[in-house]
Order: sequence, then structure tokens, then C-alpha cells
Amino acid sequence: MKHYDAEWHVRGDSEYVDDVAAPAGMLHAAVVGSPVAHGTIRSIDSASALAMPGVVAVITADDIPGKNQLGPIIQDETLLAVDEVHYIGQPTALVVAETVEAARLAASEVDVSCDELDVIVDPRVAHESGHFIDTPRTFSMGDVDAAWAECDHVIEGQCEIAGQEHLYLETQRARAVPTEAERICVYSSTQGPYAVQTAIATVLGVPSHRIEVDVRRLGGGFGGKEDQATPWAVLVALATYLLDVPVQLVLHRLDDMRMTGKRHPYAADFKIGLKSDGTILAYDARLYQNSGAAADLSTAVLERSLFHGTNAYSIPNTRVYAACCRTNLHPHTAFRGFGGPQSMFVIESAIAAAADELKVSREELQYQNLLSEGDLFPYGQQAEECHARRTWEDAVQSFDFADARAGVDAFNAHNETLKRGLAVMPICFGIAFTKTFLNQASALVHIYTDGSVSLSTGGVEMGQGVNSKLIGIAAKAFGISASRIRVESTNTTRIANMSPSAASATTDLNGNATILAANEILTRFRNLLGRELGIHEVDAFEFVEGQVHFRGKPVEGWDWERVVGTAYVNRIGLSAHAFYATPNLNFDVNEEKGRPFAYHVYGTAIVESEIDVLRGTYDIRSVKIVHDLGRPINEIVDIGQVEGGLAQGTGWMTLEELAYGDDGRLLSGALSTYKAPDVYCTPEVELEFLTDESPTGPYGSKAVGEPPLMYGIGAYFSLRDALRAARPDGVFSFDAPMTPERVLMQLYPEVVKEWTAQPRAAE
Ligand code: MTE
Ligand code: LUZ
Ligand code: MOS
Repeated sequence: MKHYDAEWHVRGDSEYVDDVAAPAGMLHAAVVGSPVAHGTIRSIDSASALAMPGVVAVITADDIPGKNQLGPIIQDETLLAVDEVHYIGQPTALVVAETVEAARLAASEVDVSCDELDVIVDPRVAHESGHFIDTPRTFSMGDVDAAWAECDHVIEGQCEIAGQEHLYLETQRARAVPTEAERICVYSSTQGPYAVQTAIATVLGVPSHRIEVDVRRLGGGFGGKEDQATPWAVLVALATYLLDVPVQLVLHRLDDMRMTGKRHPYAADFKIGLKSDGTILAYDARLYQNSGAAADLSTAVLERSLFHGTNAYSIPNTRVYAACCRTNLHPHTAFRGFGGPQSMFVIESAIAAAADELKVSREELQYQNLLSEGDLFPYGQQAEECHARRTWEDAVQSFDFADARAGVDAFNAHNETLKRGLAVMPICFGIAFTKTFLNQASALVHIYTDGSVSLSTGGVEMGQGVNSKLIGIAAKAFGISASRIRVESTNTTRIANMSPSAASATTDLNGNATILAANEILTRFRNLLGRELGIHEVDAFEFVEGQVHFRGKPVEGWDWERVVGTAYVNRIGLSAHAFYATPNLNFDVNEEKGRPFAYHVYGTAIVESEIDVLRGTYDIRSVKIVHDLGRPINEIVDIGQVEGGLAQGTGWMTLEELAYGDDGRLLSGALSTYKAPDVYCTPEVELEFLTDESPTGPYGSKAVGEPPLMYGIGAYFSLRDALRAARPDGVFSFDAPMTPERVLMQLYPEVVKEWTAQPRAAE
């Protein structure tokens, strides 16, 4: 089955928030952001903006009827700034006008004047001065301090890992429409409709049942709309509440880049200890997360960094310390991988540093220390159905790693200006929200009397194909054709209290709820068939391609439509609502032990690259992956997720340079200065799937959304391997991304030194 939305996408028929015809009298909003990264507000002067043509209102914190309070975990943010501002672009006022242009022009005329305060942008500086969000945490296993004495080699190092812009095609946006009886319906491009509903109710000071949030689909989320879609939806709801007309806000790309948080940059220190045979005995890491100016999802992201601190390796003595460091940048947020990629980069760096020291290949150390069945993760969960070694072994065999290595060596022996590199990248990613309570979902199924089916769940379609998968699941559960089923928009009046579509768990959670709802209706149908046909053994009834079967044989004259119609006239309900909660999850935050994940997704990638040692430019030549997919529900969608995740991870590790000035200004705040991978960067990809049944995922499937992003880390180490071929004696840092500039700086440190020693010309 193809991607459910493909046809509408290609025809341009798919509707996003701004594509729906505007309701009569709709006004447009634009946000006034803080001009400074840290300061006390002296005044907000909106007189000249209000005098501009088409401007209807300028809304500030004083106009908020309920609580001026936001924040998904810790309520530490305002909707509109009061007294102080903490990052550039922080919303301070909202201009409402008759056109988008008038609103944006007027927003630039609102004068926010501030007395500037000290700005911190570096997480290490924030850490030293104790600027934390919540308290730092440590996961540990074994006795790290005692283990160093038993190590033959102890290596230390540092990492500096840049963040990443989400770059969803559809920027943040929302539309609010007043409906009767003081209710507001909000169309939001959000991964978390329930979070939006709750935040609006809080800010307006009204009960949740007065707010309806509806989401058809997103033009990409990638985590950037798990929480950070909320303020924009609350702002339009506030404007609608105050003015009693529909209001829409669409962020301009430049405002979206400037105002919204991104993947967290991390700094890290590591220490790794090995026996001379290559066994890793001890690992000690300190992770300094650049959280930005408010909590947002940072504490949860930090937790996942801790969970994935040792990636797919078994290290008996491990200690990972991690701190959310408060800086004066936009609050950073969820991004595909959710803190996992950063800590996985650190352990991969430590292993690379150890390989340099021991003068062995990085792959040798990686393989030797891979997780095996039954090994313990530092947080106390056991590796069950562990495919770390299997995917590695399958990859090196299927894709003939030895031959690839020999080819690279031969190439390098005969080329001076081009050098090739290879890296193997194993991944291990835990599936479930790490906040156990979020692992719940519900589904609402209606069957109409003509046999067509309407399915609602809390799952949000953001391009990842959840609707295609849910249709596949419902079709399989009912035993009918997929063409009979439609997935409805995600709406808070049909599905209450939904968890965000995130953590790669949307299909697992909502798909399982869908199966439960379908089974409720099927049970009614079986009993009905039993009565109609005078058969007691009702469990032997099933539908196969829309036809009733009994004990595996077709029952003449009884098909889906007849059963549905018969149920209707017999006054049997044709709707069901079901609730699912993932079983056997627990985590004790005092002990930092438990079983937080339903299962893990494994995989191994082999990445080959080529650098030009004169220009610093490079090419990722090929990526070959063995990925642990479970029984796929929709293999085409899954291939798209693996390839897309890989491209996004490779971009993060190689091209996408998120840079900030000391004044907290985003320097790479436009698409002219921020380079994301395009089709020309996309390497040849070969995929092989492991399709063992998952015990938890619907019909044995496994979550697929985030894990493949981390194959991108392999691109970094592949380039590093090529650097090593060019400079066998080179000393390379562990700073990401490995941009072409950085390739040159790694190759020619003496030149960099000379340059930086020269006094800068006055600017
Ligand atoms: N794929 C597309 N096309 N667009 C997206 O926004 N988000 C990713 C991933 N794949 C995303 C995507 C992220 S961050 C997550 S958590 C999962 O999809 C969410 O969907 P799932 O839970 O259905 O996998
Ligand atoms: N979001 C979240 C996530 O709230 N909790 C998680 O554990 C998570 N994991 C990955 C991505 N988003
Ligand atoms: Mo994804 S970072 O869980 O939205």
C-alpha cells in the first residue's frame, strides 16, 4: 500500500492550516520579538504601530485574562514577556491587522526598549556559574572510580556538538475561529493537540471543553512542533478571545528560525578506560546541554541522553552525568532522537579516541564491546531480543565490509588529493516515552451503514505516514480492504487527553488502540453472526477480504456490508472507543533504574565517504544499512523513514551549522547561511531489514521514526577516517558538524594557528 496522502500531495489537494479558505473577517497576526538576549523591559511602545493602516490591535501581557504561563513540564515561560526578556525573539507583543503584510510591518514598528543584562550562550559557562534548569542527573552502573586502576589505557577528550534547525517545510502557524457559546476552534500545526488545548484553556482562564483543537496534517514536525507549536496557537486563540473574530498567525521563515528552539547543542567531557585487548572497562561522561532560556522539554531530552549514553555497547562500569544548562538562547526542544543522538556521538567519539590511542581500528573496538542478549543497560533494563551483534554481523557480511576496507585502502594508496573513509555505526534506541504516563492512547472507530469506516486517533500525520499505517492496521484488524477506511483529522473533541505524536511511538500506541476498538466491534459482529446462523462457536468467525469466514471457509452470502447492515437494523452499535496503555513499563527516578522502554530498535550502517584534501569538500559515497524493522505494516513508508532519517542525521553531523554570536544572536538564521542537505547530497543507500516480530508493536511491527537519524553519526566518523588517511599523525577534535571548513581546519591546524594569531583588521 502506498502512502495514504501521496495522491493529495501530488495534486496539491492536501490541506494545511493556511490552505483552508479564510472565514469571513479573518484577521492576521504578527509577533513582536525581544530585540535583546537578556534584559529588563523599560517600555513597549505600540503607538506608531497602532496608527498604521489596517492595524486593529496590539496585544500585550496585560490583556491576558487567565494565567500568562506556559511550559510542558515546568511552567517557567510566559506567553508574552513581562518585566524581563531572556532570548532574542522572545514574544513580547502581538499585532493584529487586516492583512499579513500590515501585521508584519506594524510588528517591526513596535518599540520594545530594554536595559541589557549579561548574556550567556555557552553551556559550559552556564554550568560553571550554576545556571541550571532542574537538578543535574547521573546514571551509573558498576564502580567507575575503582575501574580505572584495572585499565591499561585511559583516554580523555571533549566534544562540542552543534544543534539543528528543524526546517519543516510548513513554518509554525495556527488559526483560531470563534464558534457559538463562547467556544473557540483552533486549527494548529502541532504534534500535540492536547497540549495546545490545555495551554489555551490556562491562558484564557476557561475550561478545556470550550477549546477545540483540530489538526489535519503537518508539513513536517520533526519534534519542533511537539511543544513549540503551542505558543502560536495560544496567541491566535487569545486574539480571537479578545476581538471575537477569526485570527491566523503564520510565522515567516526568518521569524521561525529566530524565535523557535532547535535540537540542543551539547558540550561534553569523556574519559574511557580499556584493557590492552580492547575491552572497554569504564566510561565516564559529563554532558552539558545547552537548554536555552526556559525548560521546554529539556529535562526529558536530557533524560534520553542519559538512557542512550552507551549506545549499543556493554560497558560494565559506566557513569554519565548530565545537566540542563540555562543560556540566553531560544529554549531548545524535541528533535528526532530527542537527546539520544548527542550522547551517542559522545560515546562514539570516546571509542574513536581510544582506537587512535591503541592504534587499532575503530570498528574492532566497537564490535568487541557491542551489547549481547541479556546485558544490562546502566538504567537497569536488560537487553532483550538484542539485535546489536546480529545487525552488525549481517551488515559486514552482506555488504562485504572487508572488501570495502580493502577498496578504500587501495584508493588511498594511489590518490594524494582525494581520500576515502569508512565507518560502521551501530544504533540502539529505546521505544516508549520515557515519562511512563505518556504511553497511552485511544481510538474511535465508526462504521457507517454502507460499510465505510471512519477512524480517529490521537496520532498526528506529519509526513511520517501514521495515517497509512493506521489504515493498514484497521484493514487488517477488520479483514476488509484499505479503501473502505478513512482517517479523520486529529481532534480534541473526538480523542481526549492525547499524548503528543512523538517518541516514534505514534503507530505503536494509536495502532494498538485501533486494534482494541476494532476487536470490540468484531466481537459484536461474531455474536450477531452466531445468532443469525445458529452457531455457538462464534470465535471461529472472521472477515477475510470483506467476506465472512467460519473455521477458515467462506460463508455463502455473508459479506462485510451485509453484516454491517444487519447489525444496524438489529440495533447493534457500529462505533467503538478503546484505550491502550503500553504494559510493563516503569522507572524510578530516585534510583534511576527501571524498565522505561517497551523494546529497543537496533541497526548498523556502513558509511563510505571521500574528501578533497585541497578544498575540504566531500561526498558521502554510500550508506549501507541493516535495520531492525519488525514486521512492517507499510514497508514503503518505513523505507522513507529510514532514508529520511539518515539524510537528516547526516545533515546534522556534516553540513548544518547552527552558530550563535556572543550576544545570543543566531548567525545562521536564514537559508543562505544555514545549509541543509539537498538531493545532491543524498548518497546511494542500500537497505536490508531484519523482520523479527516485535512483541509490543501492532502486528509485530516496530517503531521506525527516529532511530535511523543516528546512522548519520556514521557520516561524521567516516569523514574522520578519511582525514586519518590524509593525515596519519593528525590530532583531530570531536566537534560537529564536520563542515568542509572544519575538514580543512582539521587537516591544516598550523595554518589555522597562523591565521588566528594575526590581529583582525578593524571591521
Ligand atoms: N517524518 C516526516 N516525514 N516528518 C516528520 O515530521 N518526525 C519524526 C519522525 N519522522 C517526522 C518524520 C519524529 S521526530 C518522530 S518522533 C516520528 O516521526 C513521529 O512519528 P511516529 O511516532 O509515527 O514515528
Ligand atoms: N518526547 C517525549 C519524546 O515527550 N518523551 C520522550 O521520551 C521522547 N522521546 C523521543 C522523542 N520525543
Ligand atoms: Mo519526535 S523528537 O519525538 O517529535
